[in-house]
Amino acid sequence: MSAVLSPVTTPAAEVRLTDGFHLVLDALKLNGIHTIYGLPGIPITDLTRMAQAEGLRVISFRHEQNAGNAAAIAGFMNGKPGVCLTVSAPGFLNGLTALANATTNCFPMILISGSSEREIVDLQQGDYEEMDQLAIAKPLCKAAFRVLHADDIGVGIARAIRAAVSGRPGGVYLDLPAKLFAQTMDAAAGAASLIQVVDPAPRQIPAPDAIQRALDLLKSAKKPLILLGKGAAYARADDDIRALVERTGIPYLPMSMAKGILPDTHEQSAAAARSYVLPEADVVLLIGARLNWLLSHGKGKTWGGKDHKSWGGQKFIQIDISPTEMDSNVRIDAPVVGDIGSCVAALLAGIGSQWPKPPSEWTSAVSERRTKNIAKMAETLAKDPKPMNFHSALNVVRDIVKANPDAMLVNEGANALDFTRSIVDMYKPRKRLDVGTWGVMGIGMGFAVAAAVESGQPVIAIEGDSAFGFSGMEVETICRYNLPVCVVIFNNNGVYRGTDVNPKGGPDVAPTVFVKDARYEKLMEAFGGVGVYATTPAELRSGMEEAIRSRRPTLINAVIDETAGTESGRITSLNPAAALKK
Ligand code: OXT
Ligand code: ADP
Ligand code: MG
Repeated sequence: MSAVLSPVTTPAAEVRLTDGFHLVLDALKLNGIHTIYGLPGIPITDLTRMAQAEGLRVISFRHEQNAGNAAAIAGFMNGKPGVCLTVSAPGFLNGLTALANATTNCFPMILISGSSEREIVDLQQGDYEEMDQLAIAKPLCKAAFRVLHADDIGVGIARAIRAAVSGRPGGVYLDLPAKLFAQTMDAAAGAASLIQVVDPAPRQIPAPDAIQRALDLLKSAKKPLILLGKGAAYARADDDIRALVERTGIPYLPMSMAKGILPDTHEQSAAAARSYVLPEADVVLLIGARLNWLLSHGKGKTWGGKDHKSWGGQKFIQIDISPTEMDSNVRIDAPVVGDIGSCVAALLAGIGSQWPKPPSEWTSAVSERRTKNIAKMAETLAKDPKPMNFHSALNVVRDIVKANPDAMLVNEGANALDFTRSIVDMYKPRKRLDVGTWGVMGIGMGFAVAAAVESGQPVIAIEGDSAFGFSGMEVETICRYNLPVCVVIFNNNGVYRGTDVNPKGGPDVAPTVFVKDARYEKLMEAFGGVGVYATTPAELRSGMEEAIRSRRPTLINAVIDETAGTESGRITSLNPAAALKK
């Protein structure tokens, strides 16, 4: 397929020319990238205008971090890089947190930033928005490139796409100096210089002996466990993963963004028995999940070890596309390096139809624990305390998601995150988008915008009141594009809870406390969306139902008992406590 160029004709010579602006857009389109998340300004204002004129969708944000987060999650949802476009220095830096977060989470994304004049930047002569952006971006992403000549734009975009999606996906920085955009060249030569990337994320077939080693170890297990991470969701091997779980009969535990690869209501889900299965399992098959802090580094008390650093005795099989992930925290007895689709298919072929199910003592112990915990949870959810707490509010969200399994769920906060993760069941893959590997606040509205734009489905964003504040101004963006996003703010007057007091008793409130009873819903009303103030589960329910039905931008200010949360939510133990009490 050849690029559709928009020629610039010089009347004198009648030579068909193209320029840097058009070559960038043509290269993106040629590679199936039709949406740009960004924020205009020098030197990329015209690029955003021309993009729209050329039929790309340009989603313009109020802050680059949110545009970057949108691009990153679009990358996760689609398996191809999301693109964020920013201005130089400050705009670039604003986008950089999202780029680094994308890299940390293995989301494919390209941050394209305009930059100032190279000659002036390199001599540090104080150009407008001067900064050596390429050097600054390099340690924070998978790869960083700069294009100086229009005839290299095709190569630059191709390299950026390949770097973002091949192997372990991640963030890529592409530096486009201002001078590049106006450079002209012969249109036919320009078209010929573009590259349509062939097979950007090639399959990586696992070695047969690695598969055999993994199967042997799995077969020897008395208490096997499968752990699904967001890499498994990203890999889009949903049917084979389900077949692997069901044909082996092994209990599985989904990490947060892996919820829904199999429905959370699946009888083999061990999510409700997490603290039982981790220390008890003898062989653990990790599929697209790293043994990082979220899994207590594969050792310590969570895994049945004697103290916080001791090995719990488990053997690990790990499927990952990155060979150096193996042994990063504990020994991996059976590394399986390759793409998850190919690896799971190879395991399935080896498993055949006669695979022995795990001993019933193990599966029934897991299922007993699970049933008990679910019943306990059901009791808590049935309560109707006044004021509303996280549980009674999430009981509503849980029903709404169940009734709308195609809706996208965005989630951030501390308690607002942790309770949602364990209470709200997911039914389909890649529907739950959250703070991920860094536990970063601020992804909310960027993720919500991209979730709506990319999927066309209704989006429910469950936000702590602090978390929402990091990207709250984007409610204007949500209204401007009339996106079917229902933001629900769990408003407990602060970070974790609203009850801290200033120990000195002065006029300043405690650092974790906000304006009490803030009326967040009015923010949405200010831009023409629907605001709802909900103090009861019934009000929350009707607000959410109406938002989903109408598809109108809605913000529900759900007032939550300010005493209900705990410090840092479920990760209190990571919060250093002062050794000295004054
Ligand atoms: O087995 P046990 O008994 O243990 O029980 C578990 C499951 O078995 C059970 N469960 C179930 N029971 C019944 N039924 C079902 N269906 C079920 N499913 C599960 O429930 C429990 C819990 O299960 P879970 O969650 O699977 O298990 P566990 O042990 O919690 O898992 C461990 C982890 C580590 C995997 C998990 O906890 C996890 O994923 N945690 C992620 C935590 C995280 O990332 N938190 C966000 C960061 S906190 C902090 O950093 C914040 N900041 C600072 C800050 C940040 N982050 N970023 C930036 C840019 N600046 C500053 C800030 C400012 S949070 C924050 C704002 C907070 O205030 P908000 O107002 O926004 O929020 P509120 O707190 O609401 O006020
Ligand atoms: P979680 O936070 O859900 O535990 P992580 O982000 O820690 O998940 O781990 C995801 C892992 O998945 C990464 O190590 C990454 O290399 C891997 N991964 C991503 N995509 C693929 C793929 N297509 N095939 C194999 N591994 C993948
Ligand atoms: Mg809060």
